[in-house]
This record gives sequence, structure tokens and C-alpha cells, in this order.
Amino acid sequence: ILMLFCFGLNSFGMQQKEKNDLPEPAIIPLPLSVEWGPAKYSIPSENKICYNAEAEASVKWVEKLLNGVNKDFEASEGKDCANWNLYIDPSLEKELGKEGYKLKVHEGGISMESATGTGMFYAIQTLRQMFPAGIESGMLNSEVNLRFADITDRPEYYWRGSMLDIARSFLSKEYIKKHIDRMALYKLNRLHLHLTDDQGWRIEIKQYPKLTEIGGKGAVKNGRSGFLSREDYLALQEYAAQRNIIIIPEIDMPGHIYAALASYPELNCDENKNIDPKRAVPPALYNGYNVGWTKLCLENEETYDFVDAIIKELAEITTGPWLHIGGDEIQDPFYEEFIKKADSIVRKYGKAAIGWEESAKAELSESFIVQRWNGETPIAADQAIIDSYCKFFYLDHGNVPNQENTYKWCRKEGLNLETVYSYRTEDSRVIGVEAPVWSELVISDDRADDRLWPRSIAGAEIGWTKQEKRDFQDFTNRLARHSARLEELNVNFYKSPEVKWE
Ligand code: TNX
Repeated sequence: ILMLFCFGLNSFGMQQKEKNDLPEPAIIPLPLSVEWGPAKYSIPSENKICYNAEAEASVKWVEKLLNGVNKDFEASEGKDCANWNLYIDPSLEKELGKEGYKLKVHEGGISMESATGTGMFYAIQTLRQMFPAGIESGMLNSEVNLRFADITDRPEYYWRGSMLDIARSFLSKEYIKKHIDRMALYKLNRLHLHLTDDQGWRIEIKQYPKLTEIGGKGAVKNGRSGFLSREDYLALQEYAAQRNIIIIPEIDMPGHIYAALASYPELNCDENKNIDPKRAVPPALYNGYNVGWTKLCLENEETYDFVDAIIKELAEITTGPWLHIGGDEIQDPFYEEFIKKADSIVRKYGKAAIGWEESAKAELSESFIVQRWNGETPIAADQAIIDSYCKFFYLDHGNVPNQENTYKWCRKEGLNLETVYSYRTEDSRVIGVEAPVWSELVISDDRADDRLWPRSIAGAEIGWTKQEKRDFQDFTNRLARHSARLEELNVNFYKSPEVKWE
């Protein structure tokens, strides 16, 4: 009787019609406010999608959902005229921000509102998680029932990143596309590609073709070589942009640069001299694990011609506003001067620079973003920070203590899901978080999957959901119900014992 009374007065303003046997959908990241209604909406075999002009480009994502469950549809412009309503209005930005949305599932169907196409995309991703997992692999020929819902959602941070190191061991463009799809499902919006390092150079630069001709052939021991052509890069960038993900390319300088030194020995201070007599003489490639032992010759003015040319070409092919200049793990008397110059070159070509935390030793422009990793470098009070603090976000560390082929230098027990999820900060400089997968030991797609998932999902929730709303038990309860979906997507995710996988 009490239950009937509650349902009778629910905010959906209706009586319960069908007995509701659907569990509450497991949405990740947890939305800002969700109210699950008492009843369910069954998607009819014929659908009408109604949209305003601003929302036209979003219709394809609804069509993809309906195709995935084998339902017919027809779309036309208009307002509130169908069982599916998509409405984008820039004036909603005050309430929803650029990435927020409202999603309602009610008696009449599904309605979604946002200020931008990004917000609409995220409304549709939330809805996607309410559909049965079978939708992920295509044709699902069953009834689809959605719990009545009233959701208002927007993210806590605008930087919700994932980083792939494709320099030590290459990941193909097919893998990167899959990764972009998976990121989108969890509303991650920044893909940082670590494109160069001692072991390999992975992006075509027209003015310096040997970078990929020679440097592209390198890889860490047992790792994969290869590189992205300009066309590959442009295609990936477009694919990501469609899914509201911005790619941030990183050229790691002035250290971590052996692949370039091997390709163009004149970038060494003395091209006839070995950098380190114990190691290979250029142009032999390097396939070891050491860091911090190579550098561009910063005494030579010509080095800056190289730096300028690389940044110029990268800026030309990059549609996002940021270029990452690396800047980690190197001792050099000219280091600070280098960072300052690289920052200004990046700005000259119309972008903002990002650097690993050591770059905070230099005098930086206002737009420079510092990426924290070991927390050892003091960072100025007004500098924006992306937090990749290794104690929480270094996914090359084990899912469990002593996992094979993982590092443990930052946290000897590795990083289990709970450790990642426990990240918190009161630091107002933090603009978001990003979880990197370094690839010295991540030399296959399966290993990349294992290190990335499900810990990237914890990262996604940290980036999206307010700290006070995050609860590990609740998170793992929801995550448990994502296993079928991850399996449909062929993700070789680590079946963490912290989760009672369904
Ligand atoms: C440190 S963190 C690095 C990488 C390594 C990683 C291995 C950072 C900016 N540099 O070059 O791959 O450790 O965990």
C-alpha cells in the first residue's frame, strides 16, 4: 500500500501502468541528477524522430541506436511532434553547460535537450547504456524497454582524458578507432597520443621524412613499429571529433628523443660522437627501457629550426587547440629556456602548449597547461593542471600487485580499481584528469585492453561525477553490469576481483 502510494505521487505525474520489472539502469559516469520512474517505455517498431535545425546532425546517433535494435524510424524537423524529440538550444548553456543535457523517458517516448551537439551526444550515450548490451554488436531483435527517467546531467571537469603511448610500441589506427569508440561510451573527451620517444617516431612529418623512414621502424624490445601517415592522423582526428573527442598530439622534447637523433644525427651536439658510448651510435635504433638519457642539442641554434618545423606541421594538421611538447625527465642547463621557446612557438602557430610537470620550472605563458605525473615539481598558483598523478592514474602499473609485465615504481602494490577511484582533490587549478598507458611493457592490443579497462572507466567517472557523489561500492555495483557490454565490444578487460561481474 505504501509503495502504491509512492508510485501514485511520483514526479512523472501518472499512475503506474505496467508492472515494472526493470532494474535501475547502471549509468557510468553517474549523472548529476537521476530520477528513475516507476514504469517502462517500450520502443515501438515504428519510430518518429523529431528535431530542431540545431539538432539535425545528432539524429544519426539516434538512428544508430534504433538500427542496433532493428526498429524502423523516420526523421523530420519539428518540435515535440514524435516519440523521439531532440532539441538543441544554445541558451540552455547557462543551465547545462557546453556538455550537459536533459534526458526524459516518459509515457510519450524519449526527449533530449542540450545547448550543443556534444551535450546531445552525451544524452544519447546515456540512453545507449539503458539499452540491452546486445546493441553494441549490432542487430538485436528483441523488445527494448526503457525505465522511465528524468535525468539532468553535466560534467564536473572539461578534461577527461586517456593517453596512449604509441611510441614505445605502436598501436594501429584500427585499435585507436576502437579506443575512441570505447572512450565515447564513457564520455571521455581527450585522447592524448604520445607520438614520439627514444624507441620510435610515429607521425609523418613532411619536412623531415627520415623521422618515420628510420625512426618509425624502431620499437621497444618485442614491441611493434609503424607510424601514422598524415592521412591516418587526419582520419583519426575526424573520427574522434565526431564523437566529441579532441586528439592532443605529443612530440616529446627535448628529452625522450633518440628516435629523432637516430634519424637526423645532426640534432646531436656532436653527430660523430656517441651520446652514450654504452649505447648505439646513430642511426642504430634503441629498443631498451631506459629514460632520461637522450636530448636535442640545445646549444645549437639550428635545433630550434627543427623544433619550429615540427610544431608548425603538427599545428597544421591538428584541429584541436592543444599541442603537447613533452618536457619530461631531462637535465639540461638550457631546459627552461627550451620550454619557454617551445611554448612561444606553439602559440605562434595558434595553439596552446601542454607539458609534463617539469615544464613548470620554466616561465610559462598563461595558456600553458601542466600535466602532473610524479608530483615533485612545484607548479605556479595560476597554472592549469591536468592530473595524471602516477599514484592514481599510471595504468602501466598492475591491476593487482605483481601482475606480469607491469611497472611498480610509483606504487609498489600497483593500482587496483579502488586506488584509481579514490583520487580526490581540492586543488582549484586542476581542470581534469587523464590516465596514461605507457607501453614499454604493453606490446599487444590485448595487453593495452587489460591495462586500460576497466580502470579508464574509473577515470571517466572521476572526470565527470562530482567528488561528493562518488562512492566506490556504488560504482562497482554499476560496473558489474557493464561486463556484457564490454564483452560485446570485444574489450579484453581485466576482470578485477573487486567487482562482482555479472
Ligand atoms: C615515466 S611519466 C615516463 C615515461 C615512462 C613511464 C613508465 C613520464 C612523463 N615519463 O617515459 O614510460 O614513466 O611508467
